[in-house]
Amino acid sequence: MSLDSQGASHPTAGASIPSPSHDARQAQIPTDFSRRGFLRGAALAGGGIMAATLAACAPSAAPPGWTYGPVLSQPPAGGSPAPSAAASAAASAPASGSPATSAVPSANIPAGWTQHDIDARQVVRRYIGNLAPALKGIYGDAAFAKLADILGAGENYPELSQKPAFAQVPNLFLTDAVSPLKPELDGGVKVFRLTIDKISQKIDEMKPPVAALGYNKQWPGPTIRVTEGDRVRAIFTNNLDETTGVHFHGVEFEDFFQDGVPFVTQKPFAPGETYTYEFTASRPGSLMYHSHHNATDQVGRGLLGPFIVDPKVDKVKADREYTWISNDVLGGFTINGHGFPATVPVLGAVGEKVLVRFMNEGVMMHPWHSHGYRMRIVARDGYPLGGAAFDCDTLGVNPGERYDALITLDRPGVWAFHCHILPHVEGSSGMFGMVTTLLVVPKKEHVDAIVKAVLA
Ligand SMILES: [Cu+2]
Repeated sequence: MSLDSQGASHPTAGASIPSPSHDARQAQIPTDFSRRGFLRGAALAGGGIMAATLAACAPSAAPPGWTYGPVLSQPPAGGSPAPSAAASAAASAPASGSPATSAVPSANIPAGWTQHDIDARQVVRRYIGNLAPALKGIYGDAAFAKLADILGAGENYPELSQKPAFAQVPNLFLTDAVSPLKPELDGGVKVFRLTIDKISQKIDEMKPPVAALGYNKQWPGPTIRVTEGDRVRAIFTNNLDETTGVHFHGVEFEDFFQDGVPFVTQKPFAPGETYTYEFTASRPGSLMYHSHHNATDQVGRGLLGPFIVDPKVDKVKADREYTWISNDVLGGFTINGHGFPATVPVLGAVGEKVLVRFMNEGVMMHPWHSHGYRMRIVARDGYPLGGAAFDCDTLGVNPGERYDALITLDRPGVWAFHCHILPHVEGSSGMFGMVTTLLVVPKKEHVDAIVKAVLA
């Protein structure tokens, strides 16, 4: 699996998370991991889908539309906010973002802060979860003291003993790591079987789930990964109560009837029907698969997934890989089917290279901005850029496009990594949507320890 930093010698069958079987016995696991209950929290169920078993459900009636800016009404010192201020805070919740309801009593609003500050801190607390106490053993005492102060860890808030939000919901990375989609072999053909299902998707661990669609009951669907030149047979069973069709995006089909466009190259397949696509993965790169039928609706509801074709030669060398599929319809502004704080950090160690495969399955462009690090863009739509590779810290990715970005890690830190269309990432209740972090730890062993704990 690709998060193993011995990665050069490992075929990367999954997207981005180290194999759970990776031996992390030598990892310098900070004692706080166990002491602070790192292994407690949401259990990660097997069977291909991570169940959000212990996710606290705090539904909020978020009205449509956004308003901007903090709630200005200040409670009297030591008092509660005026009812109108609380109502205003709720009314200004992002429609597609994080829950507006803050569980944090407003009585402790520091001087000069508003409820906005409390809520904005709260969402980061949920993102970091019980990684926060573990950071002491990773970044050292001085940096930890600063981080703890920033989060207000002295309040001993509940999230200090809960898993990070991303570990409380099903996630592509975790699923790929625990149960990668493996083909059957039929002669020389790699056979993948997938179902198309109605699912209930938690955009984050607190919001009520949305009625969505998924391949193999997940959004995004499992990573389908093959090698250039492989013969691929993909068999889809439609468990929906509507018709559909599946397109492998970026494949140069020799037989155009495999292209997956209903009423152009095939009839749609009906509820209960199974449909087979077969083709040769003749070109390598970061590709995708998605519905091509009623697609504004069906892709928007989650019928999308990564299709990665490894080249036979000249594979990009990276220690870890991340797939980053954006969407912006049913679930709001999402990365891999989740909004901040339930987005997985891009995790790596100093001295490593990470490869991020940006894929846009949404209906609008998103400029991804990396704090603290340049990105070396080495491929566009799966085609290597060669001498035209370029550096940037903000990369616009249009609908349907894919870019492969290499990031060389040389300094530790917790670096924001987000879309730079600001209403996609921040509202009156703090950050939401298309935000995560580039989490650079000093040593590979720290990555292993974190991943082991998250997957436990
Ligand atoms: Cu955006």
